Parts: sequence; structure tokens; C-alpha cells
Amino acid sequence: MKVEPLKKQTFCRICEASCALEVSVEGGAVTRIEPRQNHKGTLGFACMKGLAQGEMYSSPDRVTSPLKRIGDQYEPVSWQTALQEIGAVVRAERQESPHRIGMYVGTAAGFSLLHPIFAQGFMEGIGSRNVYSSATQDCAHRFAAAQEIYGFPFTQPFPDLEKLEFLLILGTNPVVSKWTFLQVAHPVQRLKSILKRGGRIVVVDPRETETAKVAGEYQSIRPGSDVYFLLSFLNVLVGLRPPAETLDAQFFDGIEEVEALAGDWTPERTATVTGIAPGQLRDLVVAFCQAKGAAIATGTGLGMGGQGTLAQWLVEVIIALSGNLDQEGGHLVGEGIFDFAAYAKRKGLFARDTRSRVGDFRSLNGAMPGGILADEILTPGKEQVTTLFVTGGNPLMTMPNAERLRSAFGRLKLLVVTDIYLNETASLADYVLPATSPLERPDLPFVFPLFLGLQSIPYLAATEAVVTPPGETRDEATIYTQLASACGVGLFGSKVLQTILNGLTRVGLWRGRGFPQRWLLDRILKHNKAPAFNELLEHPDGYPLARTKSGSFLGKRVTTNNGKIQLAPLEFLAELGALVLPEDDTKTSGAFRLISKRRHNTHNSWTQNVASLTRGDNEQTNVAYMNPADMATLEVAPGCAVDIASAAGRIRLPVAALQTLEPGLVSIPHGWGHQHAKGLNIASKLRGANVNILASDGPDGLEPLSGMAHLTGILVTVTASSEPVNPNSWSGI
Ligand SMILES: Nc1nc2c(c(=O)[nH]1)N[C@H]1C(S)=C(S)[C@@H](COP(=O)(O)OP(=O)(O)OC[C@H]3O[C@@H](n4cnc5c(=O)[nH]c(N)nc54)[C@H](O)[C@@H]3O)O[C@H]1N2
Ligand SMILES: Nc1nc2c(c(=O)[nH]1)N[C@H]1C(S)=C(S)[C@@H](COP(=O)(O)OP(=O)(O)OC[C@H]3O[C@@H](n4cnc5c(=O)[nH]c(N)nc54)[C@H](O)[C@@H]3O)O[C@H]1N2
Ligand code: SF4
Ligand SMILES: [Mo]
Repeated sequence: MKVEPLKKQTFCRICEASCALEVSVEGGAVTRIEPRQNHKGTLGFACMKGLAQGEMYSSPDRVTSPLKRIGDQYEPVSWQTALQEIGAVVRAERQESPHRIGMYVGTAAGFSLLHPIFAQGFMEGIGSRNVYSSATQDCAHRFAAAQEIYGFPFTQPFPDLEKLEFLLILGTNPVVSKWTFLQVAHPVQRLKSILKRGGRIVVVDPRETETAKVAGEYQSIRPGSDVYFLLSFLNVLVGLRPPAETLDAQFFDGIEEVEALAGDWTPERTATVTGIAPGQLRDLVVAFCQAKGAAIATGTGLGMGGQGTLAQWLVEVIIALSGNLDQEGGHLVGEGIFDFAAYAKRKGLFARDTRSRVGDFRSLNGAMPGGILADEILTPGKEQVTTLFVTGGNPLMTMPNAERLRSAFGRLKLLVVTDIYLNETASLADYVLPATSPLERPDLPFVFPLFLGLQSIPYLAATEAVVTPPGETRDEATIYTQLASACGVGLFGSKVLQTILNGLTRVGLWRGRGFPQRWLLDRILKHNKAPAFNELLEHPDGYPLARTKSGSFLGKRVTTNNGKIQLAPLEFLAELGALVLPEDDTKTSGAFRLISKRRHNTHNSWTQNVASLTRGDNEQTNVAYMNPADMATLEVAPGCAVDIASAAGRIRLPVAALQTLEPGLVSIPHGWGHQHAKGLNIASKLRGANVNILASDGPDGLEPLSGMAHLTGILVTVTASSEPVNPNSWSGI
């Protein structure tokens, strides 16, 4: 008799869409993943990556026991050996200075609730300021802007997709990325429903993206020029609607300053830099102002361009001055299961009062800019980073100046990587600690939806582990509790807490599991008077919550010192004051601007090892995309090798034609070039070059206000190569 597979309900923890999934399990293994059809929040949607994740976690390449590097090889060791040996080095280094111990927290950590909490607790116990995260590759600019304007880095007003009449999409491509800083599953359907009810969507991007096709309206912009575009937008807006007429002064400080701010930046003055005709810009602003509810969705294209904080600040100013903040159809401010902003203010969390040794950057959300990590390792001194933990990230692929970072990592006394794979960063590690995958642990939605209400359709959810963790893999709560113990520190600096957590972990491990994650998740819910974990499990289609309310933020939940929105922070005004219109440097022969590009089938550096995603009809490697006219000028046909060189480095790739890309640009997906990975048996054979070899690091290469890396709009030269692409090198050279 055929046994029917068990169908288990869970949600995807790869990206912010958090799609509800139905997982078939046979003989303890995942056999099929489907989207959950009637889910209230995720609407029966899931993408190809989410549906193929079973293959990623059951791969023979999965790391299932702790590994120790011996010479050039990795050998399995017991957890006890790994923890003891790591602990011994950390204790010795910490005696010299706690700042010698560093940590890089990657994007996969963010999608579990407990992983970042325990990793941060470990570093607080160590007492080191040298925490780095992938935020300075994607969103630190938003945090820096929000901290000054709203008093809390995580206060992130979001477009009210249900009600808006006009949506400007700037530097984000939600049809591929599935939205950012807001949970929106099924982006195509959601965008189409705006159009269906008569709304307008305009995409401003250097490429006529997949989102632009759905929106139907597209305006090209030169990479890195968003700040000039937004200044002129503000200039026109102030002319149309003087702020004094739209804003209630009791809620805002700095109205006059921002009114004056944009005075000189007429659309005529910025047109050459942005490539946007003044008439087009004026029409856009008029339409924006006439709409009953207008919003701006921004993403990494805005943040990685070198002036992300100023650009995001101007977006917030435009939303406020146009009367769209805290308004139906404009931008709403979500509410999580507790008031995170008020809590942080009470506890004094996230103050930016720690400064980096190199570059004198201020910490942001308890982290330093990733772009100074190589310098912190290479610059001699008592507080030089000698010991590094990497958790849920792959910095050698995703951070700027990959070659330099790689050589810096080679100088570390100890590198410990917690991952599910022996990726390229892990391939330099002294110890690799095997983590459970999302399908192997219970969870709640991550911090953004749960604590901040960053959801376009609010609901709550919980999930059990769907399958048992393989081999000796452990969840990160267990790993960081045990590492703290081995290093002689208490999580969050508390010996009492550490004793309790040690006891809980030991009992859990004795029962064959590990830290009682479900118990803690339930405690978090109960502490905040939210429904219990079990109750949430009874709602596989989502436990519905009320729609985010307009009028719930201004004068009520703003956590600046005086409770008012700070439209004109002094630091931002000063930075803006120093702004000069750049010269067009792409007129030099062979000079291009490099921009980023995401694809449906890959997730950062992370999914290239999944055969069904990167073989067959799916694109198998990365290429340099160019406009056909530029290819004709360079006399290169599709597939020909081109050399792309920047101030930081040089890579070689085959070229491919992309009509939707503006001339003068070259676009290269990131996350490729896996030739150095010892444990990615599929990805390492797929060729492709690591585009981040071209990005600069170091204090001068970063955006000063937030420490964001400059990963798009980079000035490069492109030349036809006389040599073929070298398939064995991550630069292609
Ligand atoms: N040029 C360029 N560079 C970019 C970008 C770009 O657009 N252009 N985008 C940037 C962005 S937005 C980001 S967020 C960063 C990403 O930067 P990173 O976070 O450094 O890189 P990822 O490739 O996302 O690496 C995630 C790692 O987590 C592992 N992993 C998966 N699940 C788990 C788990 O449950 N536990 C643990 N411990 N590990 C797990 C994966 O195997 C993978 O190795 O890259 C950035 N780099
Ligand atoms: N399929 C897939 N989905 C993902 C990821 C993935 O790697 N693959 N990564 C996830 C992660 S970690 C994140 S943070 C989110 C990011 O989500 P998004 O921010 O939406 O990321 P992208 O899709 O790269 O969109 C960036 C857009 O900015 C444009 N752009 C580039 N430079 C500029 C510029 O100077 N100005 C303007 N105005 N536009 C510019 C690009 O052409 C592109 O259309 O996506 C997440 N979702
Ligand atoms: S869009 Fe894809 S990767 Fe993102 S949560 Fe949904 S299924 Fe997972
Ligand atoms: Mo990201």
C-alpha cells in the first residue's frame, strides 16, 4: 500500500516575502514543496528558489559535522574538540583586547529570529565593537536616515500598496527581488492590482526592468544620480505645494530648512547628470502631488550608489512634505507585536556612540561598516582584528574589494564560519560549524514583520521544524550559547543568563535536540501578549491582524528627543551643502558605469549550488550585459570575452546583449565566481567572475554617513579581451 506523504505547513525563510509553503515529507526527507494556496498574506505565491530549497538542504555538499582545517584539507571533528580549540584561541586573544575578536553577520542570519539575537549576544559577551553585517551592502543608508529623522533606525515608513494611487519605484526591482523592507509576496499581482484600480506606477531605473514592464511606465536615470533627481523633485514639489500649507508644524521640525534646501536644484540644473528631461520630471511631480495617496518604494539601487543616506533622507522629506506620511495611500508605519522603537528608547539601544579604530566611523545598529573589515585586520595595533566569526554570510563573495578581503582573511589567527555549506569564505576557515537549515528549525517570522509590522498584509505565523536536522548540525542558538561558554563569557555579558542557557542547552542536547528554540519563541510571544506559538500553528493561512492604521504615528510613536519628525538633521544638511554637480566622466573612451542586477534563479551567492536553479533553461553563469550599440562600438559579439577594470581590480567575462540597459552601462550579477569554494561541487564548476573584485573598500571608498559600500554606479573601463575567459579563476583572468 502506498503511503501518502505527510504535508507540513511552514514558511520560506530565504527572503522577505516569507511565502507560506506546504512541504511533503516522506521517510523524513523533503520530497516536494508547493506554495500554500489560500494563505491570506502570501496569496498562493512562491518563487523558484523557495520551491527548490529542499534540494539545497539535502545536497551531498551540506556540511553535517564540525570541520577542522588540517593543511589544505577539512576533517570532521567533534563539537567538543571544535569548541574547546576555538575557545582557547579566543580567550588568549581577548586577554590582549576584546576588539581582536570580530564577527560578520550575513543575510541568512536575518531571516531567523533567534540567530541574530544569539550571535549579537555572543559578541556583547566578548565585549568587542568589531561586529560587521551585510547591512552595509544593502540597507545601512536607510537605518542611518531613519535614526536621525524618526529617532529609531528601524522606523521605516512603507508604501500603502492597498490604497495608493501613485507609486514611484526608485532603485528597486520587486518583480525579481520580491520587494525589500516590506513583506509583499506575489509582487506582479500586487502591482497589477494597483493598475487595475486606476493607479499609476512609474519605475525610475538605469535599466527597463522586469518591474518597469509590469508598471508600463519607465524613466531612465543615470546610475548614482538619485540624489540630484530627488533634489530637483523636491524643488518642483516645494513650488507646487509649500510645506507650510501641507504640514502640521506641531509634528515636524526643520520645515523651513528643507523648504530652502532645494531652492537651487532646478530640474534644468540636474538634467545632464541624471539624464532626465526637466519637462518629464515636472510632469512626474505634478502627477505625484495630484494623486490621492502617493508613495516611493526604494531599494539597493538607491543605497549602493555612493550617496544612499542623503537620497533616502530626501525620499522621506518628499513623502512628508507632500502630505503622505502616516496617511492612507501614502506611507504607513507598521506596528509589531510590541513597540520596538519605544522599547529601544527606554533601554538606550542602538546609540551611535562607538567609533571604529580605522576611519573613525560611528557604529550603526551595533555594527561597523563591512568595508573597513580588511583594514581592521591588516592595520597593526593592540585592537587589530585577529579572530573572526562569520555567520550566515559569504563576505568573500558579497563584500567590496574581494581580492583584498581574501588576502586579509589569510592573515587571521582564527576564522570560524557557521554555515550550511563549505562556501568560499568557509574554504579559508580554521573551523566550519554546521548549521541547521530553515526547514530544520521552528521559527517565527523575522524581526521586520514580527517586531516592526513591515507587512503589506499584516498577519502572524509560526512554524515547527519540518524535518529533523541532519548529522551533527546545530541551530545557532545552541552554537552561540556553547561558544560563549567555551570562550569564558556570558551571552549579553551576563554570567547568570549564561548559566541558565547552558543548562537549557545541555538538557536539550541530551534529548537529542539542542537549545529549546520553540520554548523561547513562545516566551517572546507571551511576553508581548501575542497569541501563543501553538495557537499560531492552528492558523496555517495566517493569523490575521488589523490593517496598519494611518494617523497612528505622528505625535504618537515618534521617538526623537522631542517627539517631532526631524526633517533637517544638521549632519545631512552639512553633507548636502558640500555636494557639487559631478562631471560626466563616462565621455572618456571605453568608460562605463557598472550597475547591479539580480536574477530570478539566484539569491546573492547562495543558490548557485542548486542544480535545478542553475542548469538547463536557467542561466548557468554570469555575464557582462551591455547595450547592443555599445557592443557594436567595441566590436564584440555575444559570448566574446571583455575585460572590465576599475580602480580596485579587473575581471573577465563573456558579454551578452541587453537592449533594456541604457547605453554607457554594463550590468553584472553578483554572487558568482565560486571557483575558490571547496564544498560547492556544482557552483564551483559554473565559471563566472566575482563582480565585487571591482568595488573599492577602505574608509575612502564608503558612504560617510552610513558606511554603505559603493556597489553600483562604479566607473569602469570595458575593452575587448584578446585572451579567453579563464574558467578556473574567480576573476576570469
Ligand atoms: N555587487 C553587488 N554585491 C552585493 C549586492 C549587489 O546587489 N551587488 N547585494 C548585497 C546584498 S543586498 C546583500 S544582503 C549581501 C549578502 O551578503 P552575505 O550575507 O555575505 O551573502 P549571502 O550570499 O547572502 O550568504 C548567505 C550565506 O548563508 C548561508 N546560509 C543559508 N541558510 C543558513 C542558515 O540557516 N544558517 C547559516 N548559518 N547559514 C545559512 C548560505 O549558505 C550562504 O553561504 O550581498 C551584497 N553584495
Ligand atoms: N531573486 C533574488 N531575489 C532577491 C535577492 C537575490 O539575490 N535574488 N536578494 C535579496 C536581498 S539580500 C535584497 S537586499 C533584496 C534587494 O532588493 P532590490 O533592492 O529590489 O534589488 P535589485 O533587484 O537588485 O534592484 C535594484 C534596482 O536598482 C537599479 N539600480 C542600480 N543602480 C541604480 C542607481 O544608481 N539608481 C537607481 N535609481 N537604480 C539603480 C537596478 O537596475 C535594479 O533594478 O532582494 C532580495 N531578493
Ligand atoms: S519569494 Fe521565493 S525565496 Fe522569497 S520567500 Fe517566497 S519562496 Fe522564498
Ligand atoms: Mo540584501
